[in-house]
Amino acid sequence: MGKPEEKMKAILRRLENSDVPDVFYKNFEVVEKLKFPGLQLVSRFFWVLLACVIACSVLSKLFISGGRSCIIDMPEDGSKIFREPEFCEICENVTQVDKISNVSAEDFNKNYVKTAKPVVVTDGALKWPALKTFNFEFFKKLFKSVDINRGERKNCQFFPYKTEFKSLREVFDMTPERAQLKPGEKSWYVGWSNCNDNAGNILKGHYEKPYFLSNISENIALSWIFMGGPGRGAHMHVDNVHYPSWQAQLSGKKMWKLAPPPECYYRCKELEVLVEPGEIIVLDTNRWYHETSVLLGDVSITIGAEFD
Ligand SMILES: O=C(O)CCC(=O)C(=O)O
Repeated sequence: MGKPEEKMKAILRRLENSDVPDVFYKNFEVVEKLKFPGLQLVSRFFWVLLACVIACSVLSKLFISGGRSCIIDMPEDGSKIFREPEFCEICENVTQVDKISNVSAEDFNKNYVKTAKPVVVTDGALKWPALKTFNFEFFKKLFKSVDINRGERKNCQFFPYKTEFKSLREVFDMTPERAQLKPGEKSWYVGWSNCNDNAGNILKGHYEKPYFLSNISENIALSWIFMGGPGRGAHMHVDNVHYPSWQAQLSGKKMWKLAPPPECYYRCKELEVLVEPGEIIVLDTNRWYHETSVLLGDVSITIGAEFD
């Protein structure tokens, strides 16, 4: 302890032995510090800890997913901070994304669901009416006809990615030239979850539960739609949703780049797969980092959902 503290302690001792009533000095901060130096540290530590806990929980709510289940779009590296470390069995020895067809629910479950191995089922959506019916105008008509107060409903999310759009309404107000990706028009790519029951029922008339998912596998009600022109789609991120997902490509072609979790970089490979109309990619987006880009050609339109 330095000299000033020694002197102060001596003054305090003399005050305590004097007739001066302690109300005159006992509430001075310096007296507290000298008498209970540990308490000061504990209380400072407590406040710092509390601030950290609050900051972490707010940040994880805001940023944990760059693709889904987050309140605002995540900075590119944000999701890496809060994720639990992964066992590398999911990606070890996986050197490519298999493209399969005509697969039974049993085999699919054993080889891909249980192992979390990414896969594309090439005949997954080949018979769906959505292959012919889904286009920009279809969604514009549908979402303009139902009363969507997007943003006010629970679980309703909109991802503008690199566009200036603030809502789905704004997307459907873009000019027909831009919607059709005419030369010279600004590119666009957006995603949203449908949480409107009326729209959901209409959408379900155009697609079905993928045939290779077992009967006990729930098709989680919320569907996700991603739509847009050539160029970058979703940036590299990992999700924080409950289950793995399927996503059916109904128009355009989309390249998926998959990366193992960083702790598995030395044991696992990055993978790439092109998904074409009629195909369904199945991926545990909570465990595999993923990024998408749309190839030159038609507007890319996909619909998907989680399953368990
Ligand atoms: O389809 C896309 O472009 C992005 C999909 C995605 O990020 C997701 O499903 O988490």
